[in-house]
Amino acid sequence: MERIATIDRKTNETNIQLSLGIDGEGFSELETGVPFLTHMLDLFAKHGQFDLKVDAKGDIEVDDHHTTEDIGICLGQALREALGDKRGIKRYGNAFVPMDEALAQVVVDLSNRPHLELRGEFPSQKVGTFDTELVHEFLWKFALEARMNLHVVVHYGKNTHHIIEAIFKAMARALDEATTIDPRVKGIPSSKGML
Ligand SMILES: [Mn+2]
Repeated sequence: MERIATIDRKTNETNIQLSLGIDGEGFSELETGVPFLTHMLDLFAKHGQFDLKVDAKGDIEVDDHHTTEDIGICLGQALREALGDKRGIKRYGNAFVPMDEALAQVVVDLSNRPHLELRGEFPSQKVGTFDTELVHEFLWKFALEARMNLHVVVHYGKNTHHIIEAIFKAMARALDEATTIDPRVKGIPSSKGML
């Protein structure tokens, strides 16, 4: 079964079509209207070996909040749907990624128990025109809709662009690991029998 999902979501604030292929080649085609988020999603696809298409039109004349949040929602829904019943997956993933002086770690459990733990500070309130507080918004909605336990730890770093980039790359690598089919895993990797 191909692990691909497409989400079509329209509200008064945003109109988003997003498709995610878990077993991809790092290909992305992104129109978000939020340049820094586009940059992060591009490297998320690349370093997770995911194929990701996003066509989002949002009320960016207000600010980037709704568009960023709603792309997080759609990405989470797509991940959850593409994973299906999670048969044979590794379930857990852990990755450290350095970006120059910054070091981020992401640990993920595709547990069906949504949680975000974000430990880290962003020295700047903005990267370009992007409000860095939206990183939390994006990650939380992504974790919530994917129904995963997402722990993000920024060990250190000075440059906010580097810190956020390290987070997205580490998240990509941790999710690549967690979504990998392990031939040794028979059935659904939970003692409960479901995830
Ligand atoms: Mn960069």
